[in-house]
Parts: sequence; structure tokens; C-alpha cells
Amino acid sequence: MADVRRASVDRVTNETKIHIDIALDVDPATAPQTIEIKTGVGFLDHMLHALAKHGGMSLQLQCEGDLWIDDHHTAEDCAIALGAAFKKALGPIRGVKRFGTGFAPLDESLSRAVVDLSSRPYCHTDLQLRREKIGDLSCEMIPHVFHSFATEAGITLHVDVLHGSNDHHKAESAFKATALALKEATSRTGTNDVPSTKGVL
Ligand SMILES: [Mn+2]
Repeated sequence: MADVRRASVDRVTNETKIHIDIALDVDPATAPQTIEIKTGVGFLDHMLHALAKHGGMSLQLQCEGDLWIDDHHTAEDCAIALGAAFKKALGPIRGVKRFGTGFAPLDESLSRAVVDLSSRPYCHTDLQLRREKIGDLSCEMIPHVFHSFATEAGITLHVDVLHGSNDHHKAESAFKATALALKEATSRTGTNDVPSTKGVL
């Protein structure tokens, strides 16, 4: 297969210290899928693991964040660093599909995600979350994670929970749908074309 698209990112502030190794491609022979997420926030680990798994990525992500304050800086900064790593691994937008759509059910919940590797950061979310928290992750941070990731990655991302009743299911289906959309958008076309009438993205 073509070269595995990889990147590493270190992001260090007074609030969080993050290291990421990402690979956008998996090859059972030369680059098997490996995922290890340690943010200190269990439900965030679960969501990022689902994103990597179903996005066909390998992802190592370690974060030492100021969880004695709350989960805000950790969730936000992991999403920012992941967006930066994704963008770096992807490189110039050429030879890829650019658009991707994902639908993922989890029992009664169904989510839709649509991605455009547009180089124009935009994010819309409608996740219908009702609880204050899921595990140790504040529900208000879940849309913020999508927004921070999309902004830093430079992509257009729309994520909607179409229906559902269990907040854990809704959130997980939203991350899985996003994973499927990213996987399609980043998949290679076998050409070196820039997928834009402008000739540049
Ligand atoms: Mn789950």
C-alpha cells in the first residue's frame, strides 16, 4: 500500500501536557491498528478510542491535565491537539475523497456526520444530550470537543444525533459516525488530484 500517513504532536501549556502519535492508515502487515488513549477522563478515552477504531486510525494519546480543576482544559486541549495531529498527518488535501458521510446507530440512538476536508474550519453539532455529565466528562464538553477538533483540523464537520434516548449511546454514536465520515473523506482516490474546482484546498 501507499505510505502510511503519520504525525506526532506535542502540546504543552500550563493546563495540559499532551503527546499524540497518529496514523491515518492501517496495514495489517506493516502498520497494524494500535490504539492507546489516556486522558485521565474515562469517558473521553472511550469516545476517542471509538473515533480512532472506526476511523481506521492508529492513535496514541497521553494527556496530563489539570483535572483537579475540572475536565474542561483536558477535553478541549486533547481535541485541539488531535485536530493538529490529524491535519499534519493528512498533509496537502490531494488524492483524497475530500467529502465523507457516516451514519452510526448504537441501539436506539442514530447519528449522522458529514465531513468536508475544506480547509475552512466550521462545525455544527446537535447532540440532544440531556445529562450534566457522562462519567467524568461534562456533556457541554462533547460538542466543544467536536468544535475544537474541526477548527484545528481545518475541516467542515456537521454532527447530528437524529434520535435516541440514552446519552451514552447518543454521544458514542456521534463519535462513531464522525469516525466513518473521516475515514471516507481521507480515503485515497489513487490519483494526485486536488478535489476542488479552485485547484487548491
Ligand atoms: Mn459505550
